[in-house]
Amino acid sequence: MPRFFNAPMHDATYARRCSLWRTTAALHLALLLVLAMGIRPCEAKRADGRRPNVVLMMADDQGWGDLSLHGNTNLATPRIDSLARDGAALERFFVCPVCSPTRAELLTGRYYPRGGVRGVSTGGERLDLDESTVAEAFQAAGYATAAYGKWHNGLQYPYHPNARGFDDYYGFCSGHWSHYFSPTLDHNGELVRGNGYLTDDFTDHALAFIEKHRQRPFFCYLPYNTPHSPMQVPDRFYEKFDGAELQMRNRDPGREDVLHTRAALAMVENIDFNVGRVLDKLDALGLAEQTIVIYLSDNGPNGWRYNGGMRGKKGWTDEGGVRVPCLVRWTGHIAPGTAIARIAGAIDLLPTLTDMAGIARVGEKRLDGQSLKPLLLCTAEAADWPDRMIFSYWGNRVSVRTQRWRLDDRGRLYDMPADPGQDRNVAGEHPEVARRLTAAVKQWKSEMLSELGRDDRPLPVGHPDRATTWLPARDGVPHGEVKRSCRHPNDSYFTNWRRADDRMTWDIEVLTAGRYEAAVYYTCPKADVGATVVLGFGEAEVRGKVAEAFDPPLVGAAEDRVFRGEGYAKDFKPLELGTFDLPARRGTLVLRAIDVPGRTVADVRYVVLRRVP
Ligand SMILES: [Ca+2]
Repeated sequence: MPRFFNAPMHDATYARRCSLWRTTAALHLALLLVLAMGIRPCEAKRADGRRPNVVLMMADDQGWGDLSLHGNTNLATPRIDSLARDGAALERFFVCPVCSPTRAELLTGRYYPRGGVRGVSTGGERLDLDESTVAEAFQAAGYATAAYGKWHNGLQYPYHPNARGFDDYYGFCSGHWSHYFSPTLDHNGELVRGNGYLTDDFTDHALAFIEKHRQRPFFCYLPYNTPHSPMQVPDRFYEKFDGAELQMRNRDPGREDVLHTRAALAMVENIDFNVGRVLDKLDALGLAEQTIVIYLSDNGPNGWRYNGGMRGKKGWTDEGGVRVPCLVRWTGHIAPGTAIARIAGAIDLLPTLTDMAGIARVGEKRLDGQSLKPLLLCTAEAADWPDRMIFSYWGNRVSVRTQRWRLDDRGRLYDMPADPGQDRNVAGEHPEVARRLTAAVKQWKSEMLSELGRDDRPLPVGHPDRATTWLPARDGVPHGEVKRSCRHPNDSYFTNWRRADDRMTWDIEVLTAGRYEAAVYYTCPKADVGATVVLGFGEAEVRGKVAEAFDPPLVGAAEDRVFRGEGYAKDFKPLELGTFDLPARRGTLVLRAIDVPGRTVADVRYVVLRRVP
């Protein structure tokens, strides 16, 4: 067992360190006060009245064990590790087993079923429109706000990040993207071409945003897309791992795919490089002391690899699926090397960040999380921190964690400090604890799932604040011979469209009645050109002929380090269909063909509807 695994700092040690920090900090503060001739700084605002900036970075599918900070000698992550050295490590930090739920909890401070999130694709990933986000709170407080990366909580406005508190957005809204080198991306609702490797590209945008807004408070959310598949990473990061022998292995090494692990670790080293670029930028601009920097991951590792001996991986409600690193640096406020053993989770980020910045939250719905500011800043309340329960839920499985216990989704009880790998069920020895936690799970489930019900949310089209609406294949339904290019809808396109009675449909709600331009993003080989496609919504209809061949190659295979489970990407070209008048109502948008001279009609990636002023 690596020594890092089961060595949370004891509360007494923590209290001593806090106390030492307070004494040192008090001396510094006294000096500052004298120098400032009576200006009283406070926690949330600097003497110049400026509130702290926030940079919130989150990896995708990186496990707790994927950092050198946590004893993994397979890789080196000095820049991420530095956040723990220079700030605080939340050593028992819990997120959801998969991507979109964690993002929803981070954004809202509430368990994700409350926000209507029930899946990772085909619209189930969307965060309900009556939820308020942490970005809306910062935006309302006058912050410049931005998100660069994988959003995964809804695409069509007002599910889009631009409607959820982010002034600027650049990235992809789906849960999976098929290609990580200069793919097409979403920039404030328009389709653009990316520039280079995605995490580098997202970081470039963050650096430009930070630089642009250095004179005012900013909130920058960087939900990176790696080491989530496809396992693509630039050579300069992969070279070190190519053929490397891995010293640190999964607790069950026979399950490990070493090629996959090597690629994942190289991707994490690339994240470390990018975290370093962000930290260097803050230093260069003199913003280190007025910026709260957070780094975490969104779920357990996406493969069997070293994870401190914990049970499970991504998708599991066990410790290995939901425990991730969470490091918080706020120079001059959080004592260097603060190790927090208290359990905490993604639900705590909204209350913590608004509390530390001294701003009000937006919305009045009940929060499930609580502010961790007392733990981070070692205030008096930290000494008397009550125990709590943190629930993990996915695929109808629920597990609950307290400071000491985990009750797993099968009702088995584990004494986590004594048995961090969840190897020995002690429900029989602690029947009262098992009973109490079982009852808590039952109560939680009935409360949460009663809020979910059936998903009956249409895809909004033509919101007054957004002219263009993208309807990807992901959100549509294939009928007849039409198939998805991949069984996972995420970044798929429709293919095998052969017959006049084949259909693709989208369940939409037109929010603004009026005239709309329609286009279909298609590919078609030369031999098949000539079909006429028809897009209809009730009585309204537009049509166009696939008169021009466009048949670019699939991309991605050349960059893959390991065989992928999802499909490849290609470029698509718009076929303009003209304009039609749409009434404001819910209905089915239907794409079909009326004559098919070739073997197929076309492959389809998007239907796009643009409201004409
Ligand atoms: Ca993830």
